[in-house]
Order: sequence, then structure tokens, then C-alpha cells
Amino acid sequence: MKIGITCYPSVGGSGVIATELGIQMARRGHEVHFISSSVPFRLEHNYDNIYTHRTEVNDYSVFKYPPYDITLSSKISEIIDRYELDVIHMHYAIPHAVCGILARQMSKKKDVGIVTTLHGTDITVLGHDMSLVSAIKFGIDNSDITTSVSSSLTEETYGLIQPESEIETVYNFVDESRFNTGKRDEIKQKLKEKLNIPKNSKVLMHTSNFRKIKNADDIVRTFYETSKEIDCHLVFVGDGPDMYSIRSLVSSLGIEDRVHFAGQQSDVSSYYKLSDAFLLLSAKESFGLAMLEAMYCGAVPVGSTAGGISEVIKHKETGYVVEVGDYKQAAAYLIELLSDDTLYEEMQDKMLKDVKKRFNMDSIVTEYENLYTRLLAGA
Ligand code: GMT
Repeated sequence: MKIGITCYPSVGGSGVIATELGIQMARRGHEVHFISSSVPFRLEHNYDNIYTHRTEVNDYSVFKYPPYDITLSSKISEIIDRYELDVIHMHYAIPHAVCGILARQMSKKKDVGIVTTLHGTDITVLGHDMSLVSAIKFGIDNSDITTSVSSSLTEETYGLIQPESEIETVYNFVDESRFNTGKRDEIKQKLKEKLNIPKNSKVLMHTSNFRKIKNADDIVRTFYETSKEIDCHLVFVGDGPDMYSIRSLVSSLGIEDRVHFAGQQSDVSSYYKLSDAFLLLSAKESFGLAMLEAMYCGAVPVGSTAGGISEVIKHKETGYVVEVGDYKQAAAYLIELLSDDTLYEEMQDKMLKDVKKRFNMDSIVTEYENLYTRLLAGA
């Protein structure tokens, strides 16, 4: 098959899933064309059957706003015709699904199929903006197949957008050759030395783009409460708009010596391996891909009830789930977990078995491949 993929290429879960999916499709022998504003960041190598096409958004003085959507649609239509694409897979309803639909109308090859994947922010944030609801609904209803990354996001989309067409849930997945427990103890020890974390201290971790919805202040408070009972350190990986207020909360609680800000890291898997527990206490979270990566690397999760997090964590079996904002309960669970080695090992073992079964890359890539095949067969 010849597959076009459009996503936001910068760091972020939707870009990661789109890129990993493209790489896996190429490995299965399909021809893959990424059409985006820059080369997706996870596309580190050259692959024979992966092509990248960049959209240049010109800043003409006549336009108050650069016409990203129109330029992208035009580029997608050019690639559909030039390479005779069978399917285009658009990640995000707004603007990408709408761009895909426009591109198909512009192109000569009208039988190209359109798959759209909803990742979260396009629905949970933009879906509350009444000025965008019609465009999101249009994007979903005019795609041939729409998927969302969790049942919670599927239900929320039905509720907020009320599309006519069906939405199929296809979970996020993780490439186990990148994220695994290999050399966990050795890497843990090395990073502890680098960060000056004592050998026997426990490590809690969070990584994200530190937007308000990530509730990173609740993570600091959870750590603060936990550290009253457990010898532990907190490591933040990544950067974002909330960083200033998080740093100020850390200093007002007087815990600067035990909270580490590692910034953006290209090798985030080492930080997952450093960690005993991963925290994701977001107010909105359609799935939580970073948390799944951390689980693959052996870190036990404590998540909030937001969105699809509780579809990933089986409460008290493979981690813990607390109400959004309940940092005291999150700390209570961490104290229970980190003070009992047998409980920790049992939970970690169950977690690893469960994620490898339910979020297995090969099975989920096959689910997407089957959707493309279904489209091609005209079903
Ligand atoms: O989490 C973010 O802010 C990044 C965001 C994105 O659009 O790239 O991630 C979303 O898509 C991921 C892949 O499907 C999901 O695992 C994340 O949960 C989702 N983020 C939110 O819903 C906030």
C-alpha cells in the first residue's frame, strides 16, 4: 500500500504514534509518505520506503495569519497524485482531517481513503470551543474511518461533537525495542550517581510538555507528602509553560535538594529505568503514552481518573488510580507501594505482563493495517 501520514512532527504523543506507525508500516513493506511541516522527530534513520515531504508555510505580508492549513492541503493533494497514494492517515481532527478532506477534493485521485485519528486535545480542549465544533464534526464525518486512542476519548467525542459516523478505539502502543527493562539496574545506578541521588533512595518521575492540564503541581505535592515517610527523590524530564510555577512551588516547600529538573532529554528511556514510580495526575489525558513507555521500562504508575488513564492502569493490580486533585491519596498509595518490596515486585511483574499483552505494537499496528485494507477493499 502507499500511505500518506500527516501529524504535528514536534515532540508529543500524537507525533510519536504517527511516526512509529509509519516506520512499522514501512517495515511491513508499505510505501510511506510523511507530509508535515518538518521531519518528525522520532524519524531518526533513513528508511528505503519512507519519504518525507515538507510544507513551507510562507509568511506573505498580505496575510495576517500564515495559511498553514491551505498550504498543507495543497501539498497533500500534490503527493496523493504524484505517488498515487491509496490512503492518507491524518492525526488530529483539527486541522489535519479537514486538510485531508480538502486535499482529496483538490486531487485528481478521488478514491484515496482517509483515516483520521483523534488524540485528545483536538476533542477534550478544542471540542469545548463552539467555534470549532462544526469543523471537528465535518472532519470526522467526512473521513472514511475515524479512530480514537481510548474508549474514554471515543465516548467524550460522541458526547461533545455528536458525529454521524462511528469512531473505533485503537490504543497507543510502544516499540519494545526502544522501551524495555534491559540493563535497568545498571542504568539506574549510573543516573543516580550523575544526579547525586543516594543509592537506596526511591525515585518518582514525570515527563510531559508541562502544560496546565498536566497538573505538575499535584505531582510536587504528592512527592512532598510521600517524602515524609519514604526516602525518595523526584525527577522531572521535559519543559513547558508551567515550569516557572513548579520551580517556585518546589522552593516554597523547601525540597530543592530532592527535586531534579533534567530538561528535555533525547534518551528518556534511561530516566524511566531510573524510576521506581511514574506519576501522571493530569486533569485531561486521553491515554498517557509517556506513562505506557515508563511502564514498559519497569516504573509502576500512579495516575488520575482523567480520560483514558484508567484504561491503561488496572487499579491496585498494575498501578494505582486516584481522583484528579487527590494528591494525598496518591501519596498514600506510593507509601504503601514503596515500603513493601514484595508488593512492588508483584505489581511490577503483573504490570509488565499486562502492558505487553494489551498494548503490543505488532497487534496494534495490525489493527491499523486492517483498517487501511478495509478501505482499499471498499468495505
Ligand atoms: O500530552 C500531550 O500534551 C501531547 C498530546 C499530543 O497531541 O501529542 O498527546 C495526546 O496524544 C497522545 C497519543 O495519542 C496521548 O497518549 C496523550 O494522552 C494525549 N494527550 C492528552 O490527551 C492531553
